[in-house]
Amino acid sequence: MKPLLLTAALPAALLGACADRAEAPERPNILFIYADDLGIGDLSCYGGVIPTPNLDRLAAEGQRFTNAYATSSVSTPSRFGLLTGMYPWRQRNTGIAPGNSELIIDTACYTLADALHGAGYGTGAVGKWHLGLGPAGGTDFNVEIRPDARDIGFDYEYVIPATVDRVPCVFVENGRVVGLDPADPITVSYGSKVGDWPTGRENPELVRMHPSPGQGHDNTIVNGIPRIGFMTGGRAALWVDEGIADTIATKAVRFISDHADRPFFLYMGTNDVHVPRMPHPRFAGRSGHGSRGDVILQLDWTVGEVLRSLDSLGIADRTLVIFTSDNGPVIDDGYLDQSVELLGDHTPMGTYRGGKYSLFEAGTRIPMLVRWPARVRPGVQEALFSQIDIYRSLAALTGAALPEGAAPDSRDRLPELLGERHEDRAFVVQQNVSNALSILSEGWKYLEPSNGERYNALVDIELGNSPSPQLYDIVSDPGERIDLADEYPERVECLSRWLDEIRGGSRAK
Ligand code: NG6
Ligand code: CA
Repeated sequence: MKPLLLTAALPAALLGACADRAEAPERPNILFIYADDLGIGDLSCYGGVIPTPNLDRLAAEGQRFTNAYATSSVSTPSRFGLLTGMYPWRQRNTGIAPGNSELIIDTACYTLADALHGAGYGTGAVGKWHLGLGPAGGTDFNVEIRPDARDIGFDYEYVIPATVDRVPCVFVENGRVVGLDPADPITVSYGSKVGDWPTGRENPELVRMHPSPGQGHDNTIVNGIPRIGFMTGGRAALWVDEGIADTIATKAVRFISDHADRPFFLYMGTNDVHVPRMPHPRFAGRSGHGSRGDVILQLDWTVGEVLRSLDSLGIADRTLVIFTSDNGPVIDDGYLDQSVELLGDHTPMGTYRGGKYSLFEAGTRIPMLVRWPARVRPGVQEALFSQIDIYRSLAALTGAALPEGAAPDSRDRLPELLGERHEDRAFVVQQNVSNALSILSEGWKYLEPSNGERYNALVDIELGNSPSPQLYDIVSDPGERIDLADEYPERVECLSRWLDEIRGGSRAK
């Protein structure tokens, strides 16, 4: 009733704006942008020193989350959790997928894409995929690949099968390798060498970007960059690394403009800021912080391109944009690209401990921005939020009907997603690369005991593993410096039991 009483005193322009807001379309387009390995300190709107004006615009026009988490500290499980609404650790085979992995989401699973498709949305996946393609036993890249994204709810796919540091170095569009010459078939192996293309190990003199010692990026050389895994064939289809961001932006913009007249859901995965970091020449050397900084500029440009397309199509107001990252940052992730040397005063991890791969905060506490001009008011969202809830929140927003058993770990947190309510999630579960879990609730974070390595010297990241349970007061000690497990044994016991119950499924709903 309050707004009615106030209307008499409001100027006409403001009244118009209120009316627009009241008439906000119930079912906006949904543009979900998943950046890769972007840290909570990487954007200038989160205090980073590298200018990211387009992402800052998104933050200024929407909600900027400060306590949002990916489910996991590496890519494949986070993406799995997002699209299935089920914790990835409930299913085997959800670790970092090789480039010839089978599709790891069961086609019987009712995914977020299925839900939105069922609600009448046109659905597309563009960019990094990393959930496998094809049947068990290894993908054949020379035939139409099924099952693929189209078998789990997407109408359209244009994807990088895994990561850019993994073979095959090709895009797949609707099950077909783009530009493949059938006379030059592709063979891929993650075991031993196939074909006669040089490798980084045998021919280091041929590479233009050297692998970091001991990390394994010294197999087949493609475009002068040694990759993980071996491939041969498909020469005409090979991507050009410096053009990948442009390709992803172009395909995303095309999908958006093709769907300007009906509701769409675009799941867009950038390759930036994952390794190998090979920015387009217009970004190379521009950040002053090495190639990792340069690809942050490129990521920001990419987001700017899609925002501009929404503006020029006149659909920005009725498009919900969610921008976030699949896991936290890493500086040296396998190539000697000067990112460590030139990092300077840039702090990708913010003030948090750990990084990509880790159970500590910097592994999973990620940047997240949500903009929907017709409904979301600008502000900062401090509520505890997990990406696992995006599924049911979007299902609620779009009126999607979910079958029994869908998205078992996801909760409808639409008011938090839109910044209309600020309640903490009761708990957030995080997973590291060793599959150790932590639970964060009411400011207390319990990390279960794990025999995984404590510190990965190759990437210079503490993984959060310890044979003893750890307990941190995240509110007063967000940097996780003071382990309070010995001081609060009952709290440890209680959170440990809760985590077990969630694992067992009884209290997860
Ligand atoms: C790791 C790779 C790393 C990166 C990561 C996947 C090694 C030593 N390191 O195994 O370079 O590719 O997998 O990153 O092989 S993710 O963001 O896609 O999860
Ligand atoms: Ca990642």
